[in-house]
Amino acid sequence: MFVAAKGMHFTTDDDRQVLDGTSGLWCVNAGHCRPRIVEAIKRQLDTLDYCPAFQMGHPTEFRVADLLRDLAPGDLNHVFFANSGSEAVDTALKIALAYQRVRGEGQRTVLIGRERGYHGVGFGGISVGGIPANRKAYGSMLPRVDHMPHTHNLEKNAFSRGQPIWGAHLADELESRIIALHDASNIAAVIVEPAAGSTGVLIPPVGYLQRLREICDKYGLLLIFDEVITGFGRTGHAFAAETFGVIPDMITFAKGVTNATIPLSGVIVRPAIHDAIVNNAPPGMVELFHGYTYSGHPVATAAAEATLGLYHEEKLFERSRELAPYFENAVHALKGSRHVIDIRNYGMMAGIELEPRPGKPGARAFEVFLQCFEKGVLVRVTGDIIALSPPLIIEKAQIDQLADTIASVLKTID
Ligand code: PXG
Ligand code: PLP
Repeated sequence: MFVAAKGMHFTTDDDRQVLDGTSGLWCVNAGHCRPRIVEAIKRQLDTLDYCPAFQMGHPTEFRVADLLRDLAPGDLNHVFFANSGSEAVDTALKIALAYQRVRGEGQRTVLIGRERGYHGVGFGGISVGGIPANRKAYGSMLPRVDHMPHTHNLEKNAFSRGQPIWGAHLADELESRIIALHDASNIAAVIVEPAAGSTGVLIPPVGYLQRLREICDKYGLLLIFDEVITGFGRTGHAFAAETFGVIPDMITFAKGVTNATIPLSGVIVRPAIHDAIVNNAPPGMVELFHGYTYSGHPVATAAAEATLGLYHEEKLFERSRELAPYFENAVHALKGSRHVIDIRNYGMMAGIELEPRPGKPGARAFEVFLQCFEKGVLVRVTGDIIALSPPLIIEKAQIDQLADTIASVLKTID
């Protein structure tokens, strides 16, 4: 149980300090309880507690939309606000369908995701998502989806530093298998995490995202990057789209946009998508039949404005980029530790994969999680993969503490 947090640390209910190696759940990118953000939230609460999201607006949400436009790559310049990553994903998928329809391609209803993709827990997200356990109990979900293969391959890519060399050709399955099966004329959009977070930090092979972009362009499919985890500095830039040099048609964001203080998420779209939908509506009528009670909530957007200001002022995205080589060396020094079968990393995210105990998947990593916690370090585990994504304010000595703690725990467990 945590009862407080400050900077890089949580405080437990028995008053111990725990180093946050995971930015909470990949979201507290600037560290905990930052006064600038906390003050902005308090000020907004005292001024405008709520504003209807339908018909009405307030200045803060427009300022935040402008800030996001300035951070977004390419010409992505319009923002639709929601409240969680799951809602952002649902919103992006709905915008894709609405866009295809207004441009006279309403038969394009197939949505393509990827194995081992995580897009939240709404019906849209689990349908395009590729985590079997998140899908199996929930019936037919969205009816027309398909999945590209994931890019994880221990034989070819184990212990890659940064982007793996092998695997760009896996993007070709979009063309050779999926488009061949469904026909491009029926497909609305492709959604991927530029680097998969939840399923264990899967870094895109060199050339892979470029290839997806080329195929989407060739066949008129929208490309959506789900940047709920990769956004706001995790890969060394505002968005992974910039890091990897591939511009999608839409970006979903959440988590780090408010440093996780208040829920806020959204979708950033290219002007062609915005204009096609908005300009096609009869004057005075609703353009896109979609929106949430709390879309663009004043307090959430005030938190976002302060957070984005803080990222800028403290140059945290640059800091992420500068610290990345040190972080990379620290985690790769775990090569040779007992049970470790792969280490992978990009920017300030890393995955350390352990050999599972026979017949007990996940048990070994869970024990690592518990023992690290006892030694004052919070790590995240998914299956038998340890996932690290510390706040971007982390100091080198704390990176050492993270890696050393994991190393010492790996020595003691079977
Ligand atoms: N897309 C991506 C890429 C995510 O990582 C979501 C959508 C959904 O966001 P919300 O706000 O609805 O949770 C996510 C969320 C983990 C973990 O342990 C990761 C997430 C959430 C909870 C746990 O890896 N990512
Ligand atoms: N259910 C009912 C009965 C509602 O009236 C509303 C919103 O008005 C919702 C669900 C959706 O809630 P939200 O806008 O917070 O997503």
